[in-house]
Amino acid sequence: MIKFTIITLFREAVEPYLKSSMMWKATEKGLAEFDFVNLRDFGLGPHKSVDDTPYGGGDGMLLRCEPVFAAVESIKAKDPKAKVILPTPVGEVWNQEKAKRLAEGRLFATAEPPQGEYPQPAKDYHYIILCPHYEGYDERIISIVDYKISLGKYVLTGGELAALIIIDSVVRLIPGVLGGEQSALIESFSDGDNLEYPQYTRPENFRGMTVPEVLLSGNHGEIAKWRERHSGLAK
Ligand code: 6GU
Repeated sequence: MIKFTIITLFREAVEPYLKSSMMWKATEKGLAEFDFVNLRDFGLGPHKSVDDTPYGGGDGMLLRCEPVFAAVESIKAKDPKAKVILPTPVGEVWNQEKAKRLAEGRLFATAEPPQGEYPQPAKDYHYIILCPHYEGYDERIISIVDYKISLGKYVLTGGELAALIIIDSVVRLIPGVLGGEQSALIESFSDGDNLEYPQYTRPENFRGMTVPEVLLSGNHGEIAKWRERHSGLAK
């Protein structure tokens, strides 16, 4: 079971996606669990404030430390092993290899696992995704973050979309989520991924655009070679 607890002010922006399609099926099959913590619940004063202006001046508001620390501590009180992920444009850029490592619970491990001891996809992993909003966050928040993740060189208004992308890319790698055999070895499941080469379905000829001959040949050896030649995620 992989669990994500999402700390956000905008649960309504995140939850519908996790209640749809493959993410929902993953929860129905007991392979993933999604939980929400409302940062507002830990806000300060009568207005439950969670942000303030930056020292030194400048535009906008920053998430302040107290509500964020309290929210994370409330989760860690129940599960001290949970790891904290912060989506931020200054994080390490996310990629398929990192998604795989997170799915295997070893994004945070320094050493490679000994040969033969992995996969252990059934193990329990709990990730807390702390979604910043507003112009940014107080830098001291970094002290409770295990991993900063960026989606690329552009800026989003908050961490919610990033959280969904991180979750989606990880959960689809959990054996059983995409409908493959439960027993799929974790190291090989992305090799079995059939999304990395061009694919076609009926009709054979659509407005003059035809399906490559080899795919109609029934020659599985040639088909495998063709797919190999045409495969690869965009670099
Ligand atoms: Cl993870 N967050 C925000 N706010 N902007 C981003 C990003 C993350 N990755 C790229 N741009």
